[in-house]
Amino acid sequence: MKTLKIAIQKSGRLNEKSVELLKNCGLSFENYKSSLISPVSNFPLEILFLRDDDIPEYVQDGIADLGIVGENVIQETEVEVSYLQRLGFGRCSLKIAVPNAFDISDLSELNGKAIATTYPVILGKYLKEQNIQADIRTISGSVEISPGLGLSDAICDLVSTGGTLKSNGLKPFANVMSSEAVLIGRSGSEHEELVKELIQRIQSVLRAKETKYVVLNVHRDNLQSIIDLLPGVKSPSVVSLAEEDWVAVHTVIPERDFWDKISQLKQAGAQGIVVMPIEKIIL
Ligand code: PRT
Ligand code: ZN
Repeated sequence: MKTLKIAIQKSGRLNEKSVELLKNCGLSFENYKSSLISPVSNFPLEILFLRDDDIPEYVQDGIADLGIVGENVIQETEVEVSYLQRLGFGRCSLKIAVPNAFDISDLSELNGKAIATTYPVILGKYLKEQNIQADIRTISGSVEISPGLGLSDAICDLVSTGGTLKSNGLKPFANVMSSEAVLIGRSGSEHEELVKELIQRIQSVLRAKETKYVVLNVHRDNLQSIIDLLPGVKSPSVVSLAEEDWVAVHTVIPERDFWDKISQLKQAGAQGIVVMPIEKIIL
C-alpha cells in the first residue's frame, strides 16, 4: 500500500492551523508535540512535523510528497516545488521598515544604507529589481532591534499586525512581498491519485469556510425577488411550510458579501433567517 507523506510545521505560527485543516479533512492522527512522524489511521498518509525552513527542501527532494509552508519560506529557499493550493491562513507581508525619525519618501534613499533581515535572498532580488544598492546584513533573528543597536539603518521583516514595528519605533515603508500558507508538492509524484484525493478534501473544507448555510422564510409573493438575490450552489431549495402562503428557502451565501446579502434579503421580505456553518462542500 502506498503511503503519502505531508510535512507541516512542528511548532510555531502555522502548526495549529495546519493540524486543524488536516483534521477537518477527516484525517485521524495524534498530534504529539514529541513525535516527528504521526501516521494517519484512516488514510494512507503520514504527517512529518518539521521546522518550517526545512519543508520546501523535503518536498523538493521527495522525502515528503506534500508540505504546508509560508510562501516567504519557499521564495527564500529557492526550491523547485509546485504550488498546489493557497490555504488562506498565516497571512503576512515582508516589509522594509525604517526608524520613525528617518524621513524617507523614496526607495532611492536606501542607496548605501544597511538593511538587516533574515530574508537576504528575497530582499536581494527586490533591491536589484528596484535598482537599489544597499548593504544587506543577514541576521538570524530579532531583526527589529537592529536599528536601535546601531547595526542597520533599516530592516526587512515579516509584519502581520504591525505591533512589533510600532513597539520598536519603526514604520513600514515598502512592501517586498505578501505571503500566506500554501500547499506545495512536486510534479510527477508517484502518488498522484492520493495527492488528488487529498487536494479535493482540502478544497472542500476551504470552500465550506468561505460560505454559510442560510434558511429563511418568505411569503410566496416575494419568493421570486428572494431567488433573484441568491446565486447559491445551483438554485435554492424551496420547501413548503404548514402555512400555505409561506415557504422556507435553503441556500448558501459567500462569507465575503454575507452582511450585504442578508440586508438585501430582509428588504425583499425574508423573515426568521437562520445561518449555519458548513463543514464541507463537495462539488
Ligand atoms: O521553528 P520554525 O523555524 O518552524 O518557525 P519560525 O520561528 O521560523 O516561524 P514562525 O512560527 O514564527 O512563522 C511561521 C510562518 O508564519 C512564517 O514563515 C510566515 O509565513 C507566517 N507568519 C505570519 C509570520 C507572521 N505572520 C509574523 N508576524 N511569521 C513571523 N511573524 C513575526 C515577524 O517575524 C515579527 O517578528 O511576527 C513579528 C511581527 O508580527 P506583528 O504582528 O507584530 O506585525
Ligand atoms: Zn523557521
